[in-house]
Amino acid sequence: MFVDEVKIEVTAGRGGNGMASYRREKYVEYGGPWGGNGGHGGSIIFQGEEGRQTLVDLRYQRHIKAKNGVNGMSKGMHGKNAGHTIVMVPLGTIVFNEDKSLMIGEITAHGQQLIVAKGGKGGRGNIALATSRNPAPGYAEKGDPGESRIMTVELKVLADVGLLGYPSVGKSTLISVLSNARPKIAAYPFTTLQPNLGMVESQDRSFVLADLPGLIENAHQGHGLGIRFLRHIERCRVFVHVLDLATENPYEAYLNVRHELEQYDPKLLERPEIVCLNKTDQVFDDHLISDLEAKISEHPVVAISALEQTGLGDLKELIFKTLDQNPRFIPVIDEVRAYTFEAEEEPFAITLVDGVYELTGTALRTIFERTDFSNEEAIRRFARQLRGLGIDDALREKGVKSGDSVKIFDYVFEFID
Ligand SMILES: Nc1nc2c(ncn2[C@@H]2O[C@H](COP(=O)(O)OP(=O)(O)OP(=O)(O)O)[C@@H](O)[C@H]2O)c(=O)[nH]1
Ligand SMILES: [Mg+2]
Repeated sequence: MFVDEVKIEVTAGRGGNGMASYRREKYVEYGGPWGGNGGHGGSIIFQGEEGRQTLVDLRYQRHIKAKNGVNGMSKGMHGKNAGHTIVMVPLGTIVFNEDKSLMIGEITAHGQQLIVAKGGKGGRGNIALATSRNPAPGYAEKGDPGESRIMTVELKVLADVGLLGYPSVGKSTLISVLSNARPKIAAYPFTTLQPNLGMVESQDRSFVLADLPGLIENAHQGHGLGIRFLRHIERCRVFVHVLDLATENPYEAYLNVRHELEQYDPKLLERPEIVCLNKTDQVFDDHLISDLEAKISEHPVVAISALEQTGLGDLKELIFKTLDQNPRFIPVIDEVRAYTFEAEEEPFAITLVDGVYELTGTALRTIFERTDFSNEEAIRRFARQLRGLGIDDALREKGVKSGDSVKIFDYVFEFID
């Protein structure tokens, strides 16, 4: 499994502002409210797409912004909703908050959608705000801001095929001749410390091959690179078990590696496995290969030389065939999921800082954002809404007096009882 990680900022679109206007007709002096609603802001949606391999596209757009909703208009016309911004991502994409303390969601299926930043609601125009007590309001709501956040996006690429075997049997050499991967190759054990992935292509077919650190006895107890490596192999659909023909007892190595798999999880022994006898260029006894083929009768066996690049065509064919017989299950779903990042906050909260009453909270934020503070009537409505939320009473309980300062986000008001 190979991990790609990108940090990006997403800002959903703002809702359009509602319109405050009046109907004006000939001979009708005062025709009632006539302002339409603002359209909703666009959301930013991640969508899973089979066949995509990396997050590289996200690296080139560090800040993704969605469109704003259109403002409401006169004659009762509503502003248009903004379209959503759809970002295609590979399957296996995981979205976290910035410091990765919270997982937002995971894309595992083709077509699956995840809303990562929700567009703001459009503000209501004065037609929608009219009530029997105030049939012609002289104000409208502003649109809500779109959600905005920095998030860390991670991709876990799952390999189709994993290379198993003792250290130094030639796993990295093999991936280097089969794929575009260029891992370190050397004649000492544990040259490979991290899994390397390579894409193996043949005409119109391809698979992802993982070169993994060598496995030794008691790996399942943490010897060598042990357990970390076994966790990676678990996810591969097919194993290619590499044996070194130039060593004294390749069959014993085969059994030992199988034993380690079994100790980790007996189910791994049932995974389709191809045995690859490597370093045929070092074999001077014809019986060695046929002996091994006879002993390992439960699996297909291919003899190759990674160094001299012989037998590779047969090996590739066999891998493709085995993959075809064990297709990957790619779920396809048609689903949109909305995630809320922050834990639910209080509707409002009051803190007294240096004699100033500071108000915060989600419900308060919403009505605050919707208010057009350049409009007297809108401000009066805001004051009524504060009362409706119980904020006046709560302030009095805290000991507020007429003339005290009350701070609501970036505005400071004078409290008048
Ligand atoms: N003669 C011969 N040598 C080979 C062949 N394949 C690999 N080697 C050599 O074997 C040594 C180990 O090769 P690697 O590919 O690093 O082995 P590995 O399995 O990745 O080893 P670890 O990463 O340590 O687990 C290197 O010196 C290679 O050149 C082969 O087909 N023939
Ligand atoms: Mg290696």
